[in-house]
Amino acid sequence: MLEKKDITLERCVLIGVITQDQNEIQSTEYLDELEFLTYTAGGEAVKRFTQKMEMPNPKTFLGTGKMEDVRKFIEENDIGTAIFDDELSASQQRNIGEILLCKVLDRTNLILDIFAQRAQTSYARTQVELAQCEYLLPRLRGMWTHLERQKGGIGMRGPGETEIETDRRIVRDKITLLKNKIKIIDKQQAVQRGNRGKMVRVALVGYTNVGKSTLMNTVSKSKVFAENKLFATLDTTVRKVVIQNLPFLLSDTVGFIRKLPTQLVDSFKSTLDEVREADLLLHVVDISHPNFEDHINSVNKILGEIKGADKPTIMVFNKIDAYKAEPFDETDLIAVRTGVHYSLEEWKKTWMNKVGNNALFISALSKENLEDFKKRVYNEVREIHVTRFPYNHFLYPDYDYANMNSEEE
Ligand SMILES: Nc1nc2c(ncn2[C@@H]2O[C@H](COP(=O)(O)OP(=O)(O)OP(=O)(O)O)[C@@H](O)[C@H]2O)c(=O)[nH]1
Ligand SMILES: [Mg+2]
Repeated sequence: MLEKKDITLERCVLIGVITQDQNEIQSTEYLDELEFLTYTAGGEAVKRFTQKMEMPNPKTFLGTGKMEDVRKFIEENDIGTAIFDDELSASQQRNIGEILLCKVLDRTNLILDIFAQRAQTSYARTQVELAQCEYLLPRLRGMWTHLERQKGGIGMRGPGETEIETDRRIVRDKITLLKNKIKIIDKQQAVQRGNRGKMVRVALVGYTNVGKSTLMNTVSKSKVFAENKLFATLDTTVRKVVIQNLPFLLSDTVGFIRKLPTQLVDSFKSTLDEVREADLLLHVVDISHPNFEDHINSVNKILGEIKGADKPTIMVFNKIDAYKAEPFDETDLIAVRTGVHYSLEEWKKTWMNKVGNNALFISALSKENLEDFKKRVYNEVREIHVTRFPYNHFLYPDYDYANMNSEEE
């Protein structure tokens, strides 16, 4: 499934819990995603550990017995890193590190790390660094309160405190510095965006790895980096696209993910301005992914956070070439037929019922149904355009009419 290359991958174990709000199936799905994240970050998931529990242990996350299993496995199999699917507190991270004697990371760490590896431009690097500092700051404090509680105040002040205080000051200064740097670049970018005139702006949004960049490349004949790893794109690329004779701006930007660290959403606010200021969103979905409906919900949630939820949106269901329904046994009277058994036709009907004409089913890779895509986008962009410039109405006829004329030429 994953493209394994000949590079040495860090050997990791993955750890998740099964709780009341996270059943076994969900937990497996989350760990699948964590495995993909691990691979993207340069790691290999050697084994998974899960534990059923009411709530995670406040000190060590897992229970003592399970922790011992993990420790033994790590010792016997030369594992360098333990990755937890949920966010660990500073003290949990420390306690676990002391038991397992290896690097201890959580999902947020992992996502931040991938972003740091992938940031190409100085702008993206600055934003990631800011997110990392924001992640670190409360954890420095967490470490200190933890020590204070455990060992008492006396004797812990003096050098210990100064060290942490100094660390915190350094991190805080760094945050101010980075924020100022971002502010300057923001101003330049706002000017750039202003210079783009009144062209209609369309933004590709969606979960990571759904094919946004591939679609961008297909429709704009550009070369945006696309690959089967998470977060291939961190910077926003804007291209002028012309369908028939109607020009508009199409932007491709960072993908979303479930439990996207808030620090990242915050520091990537400016990158996401492209989405916030767009006239039309194309919400790209990977319909071949078994959890695509979950992904849609995560994306809508983040769009809500960045105030992009009420924009005109077309749902673009991509990768129809790769969609496969699971077989359903009609003779099994106990089995319940669910979405995973739907045919593509059934999905089409379901979504047409939900969003009417605003659902499209395409393959950006094998270029299926792109004509339909062009038509829908053309009509929508035209609608926005003529509302903005009523006197331009005659310039952009109906898509079919425009198409007919251009075919005659
Ligand atoms: N089978 C199939 N694969 C596709 C299709 N579109 C994209 N892909 C593949 O999906 C993977 C991810 O594509 P990208 O275009 O990088 O996805 P993205 O949404 O830009 O991802 P991020 O930038 O990481 O958020 C690549 O391996 C593509 O080749 C499609 O229509 N069908
Ligand atoms: Mg991309």
